[in-house]
Parts: sequence; structure tokens; C-alpha cells
Amino acid sequence: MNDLFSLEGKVALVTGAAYGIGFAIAEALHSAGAKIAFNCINKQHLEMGLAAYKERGIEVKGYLADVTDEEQVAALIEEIERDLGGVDILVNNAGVIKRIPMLDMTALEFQEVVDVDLVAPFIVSKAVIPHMIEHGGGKIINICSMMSELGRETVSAYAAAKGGLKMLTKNIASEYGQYNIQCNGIGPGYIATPQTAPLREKQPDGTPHPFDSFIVAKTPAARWGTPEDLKGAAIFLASKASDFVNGHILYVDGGILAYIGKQPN
Ligand code: NAP
Ligand code: GCO
Repeated sequence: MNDLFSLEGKVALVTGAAYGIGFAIAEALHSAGAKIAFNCINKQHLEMGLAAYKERGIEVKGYLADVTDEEQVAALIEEIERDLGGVDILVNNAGVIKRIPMLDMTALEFQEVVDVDLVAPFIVSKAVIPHMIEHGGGKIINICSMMSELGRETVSAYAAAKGGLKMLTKNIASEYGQYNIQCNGIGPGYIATPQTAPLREKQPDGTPHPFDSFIVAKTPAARWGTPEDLKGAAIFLASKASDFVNGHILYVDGGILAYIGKQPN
């Protein structure tokens, strides 16, 4: 049983994992035996992340690298190969969101989101697939979103990118499945992290943010998710247990996508 989920001897790269969802996923993959590498772009966050892993007794290698920059990504993959070995498991987690009504958003702002959330997973996957082919297989996990399926006001670029990421996932699975590479997605529901902090800020009178109450009502589990909620899905999709699962998006959303919404009283 343990063997099915063991990541002993594997090297995992989790992008953007100094905190938030990436941190929890890195922690999970480490607990299953993988050697962990992560990157981010902010030097202070890198140091903060390294200290947080150390505090939990987790040995990791951390790097500064912008996932939208092909040269930096190539250098990152080389460094990881030197420090830990070639990447067997890639988690494309780094992401950004801009909440701007579409009519107020510039094309440049739209592109900046698409670059991190969609083009970067293409760049980083492209950089690790040759090693995976050479070594008889590998796992790529793309962190998708509710917005891979649903729209909402103000997140046009994010939804376009995460919808695209779902299809990039299916395409990598289609194109490289023959090399024993599985590319799947995790679609988190609404998760309490710095990215969603503005949606959970208390009102001046101490009452919950209306968006916070909206999400709790929209989620059959009646709560926000935590980064820890994603750990099981990450270990499953990184391990032998999922060797015949390919091009699938595993939604870990407390039931949001299954639910029509609260009926009126
Ligand atoms: P977060 O708290 O905002 O963390 C995002 C991470 O991405 C940070 O470590 C950041 O690094 C890194 N990053 C951003 N741009 C980068 C770049 N160009 N190169 C390298 N690293 C970069 O986000 P999160 O909530 O943990 O979300 C993680 C992923 O899950 C994202 O893809 C997000 O879209 C997705 N997601 C989140 C939720 C949610 O409810 N929170 C739900 C579904 C999906 P720095 O700190 O150095 O800037
Ligand atoms: C938003 C949120 C979402 C979540 C997540 C949902 O503004 O609607 O930030 O997009 O972060 O991706 O799965």
C-alpha cells in the first residue's frame, strides 16, 4: 500500500512554493519521500520560505527564478539537476490573479496574468519533459482552478488562463503519455491563502467580507479550503497510484462544482 504512494528516490519541483498552496504540496510530497526543490521571485519570500521549511524539519532547495522567463527556467532546471538530480515530478503552482473588470483591464495586464498562469506551465513543462522521457516517465501536476470551469466578474484573464491550463494539461497528456508521463491537474476550490486574503478581509464593523459569506454558502462543505486539503490529491497524482490517470483535473473544492447553490428560504 505504502509503495503505491511512495515518492522515495524522486525529485520534485514545486513552483512558487514559499508559502500558500505550493508550500503545503511541497510538504506533502516530502512526507511521501521526495526530494524537494522550489522557486519563487521575491528574495524575501524565498528566505521566509526556506526558514519555514527548516522550522518544520523539511530539507528543501530554494531558488530565485521567474517562471515566465525561459532562460531563468533553463538555468533553474540545470541547478536542480546538479543539486538533487533531474526533475521527476513537476508541480506548476506559481500563479497570479488581477481582479479588474474586463472593460477597465488593459491588454498588457491581461497578458501578464496569462504569462504566469498559462505560458509559464508550458515553459517549465517543456524544460523537464526531455529528462522525463530519458528516464522512462514522470509526473506533471498543473494547479488549475474553479475558474478552469466557471467565470465570475473581474477575473477574465485568470479564467482564460486557468481554462487554457486545463487544456494544456490534456494536451501534454495526449502528446507525452506514450513516454509514461502523466500530466494531470488539481482544481482547488476557494482556499485561504495570501492570494484570496482580500476576499476574506473583515468589514470595518467586524462582520465577514460579503465574498467570504458568499463562498461559504456556495460550498457544500460550508467552509473555505486550506492548503492542507490539497495534500492527498498531490501525493496521489505524483505517485504510482495514478500511473493510468492522465489528462484528468481532480477538483478539490468541497463540492462547489457539484452544487447549484442555496435554495431561497
Ligand atoms: P499565492 O499565495 O499568491 O502564492 C503564489 C506563489 O506564486 C508565490 O510563491 C509567488 O512567489 C509565486 N509566483 C508568482 N509569480 C511568479 C513567477 N513569475 N515566477 C515564480 N513564482 C511566481 O497563491 P496560492 O493561493 O497559494 O495559489 C497557488 C496556485 O494555486 C496559483 O496558481 C493559484 O492560481 C492557484 N489557485 C489558488 C486558489 C486559492 O483559492 N488560493 C484556488 C485555486 C487555484 P513570490 O512570493 O516570490 O511572489
Ligand atoms: C477569485 C479567486 C479565485 C480562486 C481560485 C478558485 O478571485 O475568484 O481568487 O480565482 O483563487 O482560483 O478556484
